[in-house]
Amino acid sequence: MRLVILGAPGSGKGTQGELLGKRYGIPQIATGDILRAGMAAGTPLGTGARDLVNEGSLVQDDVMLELIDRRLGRADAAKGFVLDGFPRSIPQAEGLERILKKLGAKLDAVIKLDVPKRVLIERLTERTSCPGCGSVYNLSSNPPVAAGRCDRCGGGLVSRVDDTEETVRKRLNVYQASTTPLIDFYDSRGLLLIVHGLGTIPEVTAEIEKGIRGLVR
Ligand code: G5P
Ligand code: MG
Repeated sequence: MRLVILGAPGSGKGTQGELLGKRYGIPQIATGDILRAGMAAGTPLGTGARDLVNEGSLVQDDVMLELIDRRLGRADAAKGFVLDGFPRSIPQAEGLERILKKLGAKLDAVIKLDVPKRVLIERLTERTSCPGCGSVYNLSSNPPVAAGRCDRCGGGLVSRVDDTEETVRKRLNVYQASTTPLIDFYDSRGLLLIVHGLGTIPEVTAEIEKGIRGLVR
């Protein structure tokens, strides 16, 4: 199964991408997580991306395409993958088609999570996550059992630097300008599955799985 999860910041790409990865036994490839790991480790990729990520701008298309080219060439992606946060622009989507052609592979579905802007801002300003194991929480709808501590590994929870209200608004504008054209791009290829992302996490997962069953026969 080769999937893309498309959606605005805070629409649930990471949350649902992880669950879909487990459900179908395929790796979740989250470009934001890869960039943040590079930033934490001080790699050339992370150092080059740091300012752009922290201010809510997109990292250059050629940098992202090189990263994805390498990642999709790894053995664990041969049986499928769920791309979370990539592609994010028409040049990235066109580049992905070239990479997949080279690998002799095709996408099965592009899931677009639809969530109103007001809810997105609320979700992101209330999100905390664990830098140790990557678990994501929400202070209102999905809080950790012990305040400030990760349920899975006990690590201290933090807010992302780009989750301030000002930077969230900037990220939403960038999404609108650069990423929403991908909705028509994938619709015209018969791959688009629009899912309302407003329910509880299990409800949204069930909607996605139902949609995939209808699209992938
Ligand atoms: P990221 O890391 O890809 P964004 O901005 O696209 O960042 P973000 O913030 O990671 O997206 P998300 O993954 O869509 O959001 O959402 P999430 O973390 O799963 O959920 C958000 C909150 O809602 C959580 O509190 C969660 O508990 C709750 N929630 C989730 N799902 C549900 C649900 O179904 N129901 C309910 N009720 N709640 C839910 O990219 C970061 C930066 O990296 C660079 C850019 O600088 C970008 O700004 N970057 C790229 N640049 C260029 N090209 C690319 N391809 C790039 N990829 C990353
Ligand atoms: Mg995410």
